[in-house]
Amino acid sequence: MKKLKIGITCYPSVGGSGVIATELGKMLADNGHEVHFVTSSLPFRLERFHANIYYHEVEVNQYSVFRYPPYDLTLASKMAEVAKRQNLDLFHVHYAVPHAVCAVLAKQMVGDNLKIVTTLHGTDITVLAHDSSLKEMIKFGIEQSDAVTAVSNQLADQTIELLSPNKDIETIYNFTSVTCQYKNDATKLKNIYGICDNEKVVVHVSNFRPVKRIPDVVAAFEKISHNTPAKLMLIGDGPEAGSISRLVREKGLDDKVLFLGKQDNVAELLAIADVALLLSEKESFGLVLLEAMACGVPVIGTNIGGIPEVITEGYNGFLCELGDINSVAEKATILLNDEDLHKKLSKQAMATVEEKFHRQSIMKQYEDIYYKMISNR
Ligand code: GMT
Repeated sequence: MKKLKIGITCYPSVGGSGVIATELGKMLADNGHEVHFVTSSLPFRLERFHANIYYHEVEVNQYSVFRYPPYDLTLASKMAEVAKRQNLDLFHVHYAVPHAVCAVLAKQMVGDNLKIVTTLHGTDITVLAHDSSLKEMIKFGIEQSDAVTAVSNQLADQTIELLSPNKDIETIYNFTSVTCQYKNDATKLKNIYGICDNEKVVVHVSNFRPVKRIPDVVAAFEKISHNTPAKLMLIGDGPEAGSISRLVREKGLDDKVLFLGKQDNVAELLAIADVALLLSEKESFGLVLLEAMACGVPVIGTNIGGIPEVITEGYNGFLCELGDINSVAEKATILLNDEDLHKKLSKQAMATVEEKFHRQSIMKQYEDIYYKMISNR
C-alpha cells in the first residue's frame, strides 16, 4: 500500500481531542506515513523528536486594521501552503469549527485532490450547534468534508438529530497510549503525597469546566470518606478551580483533597488510584475513563453522552444517573472495600482497553477511511 502524506490540525493544548490527534499522528508516522501537524503551537504530547513527523506553526499576526487577530484565515492559508508544498494527500482535522471549515477553504485554494477527514469530538455539536450563528457553519464544515467520524455512536446520532447533515458519520472510538507501567512505583508516590497505606485514592481528571460537575465529585467523595479512609486527587485546571478549592475548605476536607493542577503524565498518578470519577453532564466519550482503565483503575461515570459506550455496568466500573451522589458514593464504597471485586473490575477494565478500544485497530479504521477517499480521486 502506498504510504500517505497526512496533514493534521487540532487544538494543541491539553485536552482529549489534542491527545487523540497527536497519538494518532505518532502511530501513523510509526506505520510509515508522513505526518504534518499544522497547529498554533506544538501539541503537548509531541515534545520529542519523532521520525516522519513535521510541525508547521500557525503564526497569527496582529494588524491594527483588524479588531480581532484573523486566526481562522491564517490557519486556512497555512494549511493550503503546507498541502501544496508537501503534496499532501489529505488533512485530518479535529473539530468542525473552525478546523473543518479552514480545511475546506484550504482545499479550494489547493484543488480537489486534497481530501478532508473531520473528526467530531463533542463540543462543536453539544454546545456550538445550539448557537444559531454557528449551526449552519458547522453543518457546512461537515458536509464539505470528504469523510466525517465521531468518537461515539451517541455523538454521531446527536449530530444527525441536530443538524440533519447530508453526510454519513462513522463512529471511530477513541483509544489510549497510556499503559500500566508505573504500578510498581505506587508506594513512593503515595509517600510523597502523604497518602497512608490504609487510605484509598479517588481520582478525577478534567479541565475544570462547569460541565464536569466537580462539586458532585467532591460531594460524593465526602460521603465515601465517612466510611472509608480515603484521599481525593483532583488533576487538571480550569475556570472552576477557585470555587472548588473554596468548596473543599467549606466542607472541612482540606487535608483529604489534593489539588495537583495540570499534569502531562497522568499515567504515573493514575497508578496510585483505586477508582476514577467522571460525573459530567455532557461528555461525548470521556477519554480519561479509558486512561484510568488502561492503568487498571475501575471507573464510575454518569449515564450521559458517550460514557455508557465506555463503561459497562459491573464489568469495568459503574454508571450512575446525573447528580445521584448517593449512588456514586454507594457504588464506590462497595468497590473500595471489596478486594476481590476491585481486582476483577481492574482486570476487566484493562481488558476493555485491549479489546474494544485497541489502538492499532482504531488506527487501522482511520487508515481505511484515508485509503477509501484517496481511491475515489
Ligand atoms: O472535555 C473537554 O472539555 C475537552 C474536549 C477536547 O477537545 O478534548 O473533550 C472532548 O473530546 C474528547 C476526545 O474525543 C472526549 O473524550 C470528551 O468527552 C469531549 N468532551 C465533551 O464532550 C464535553
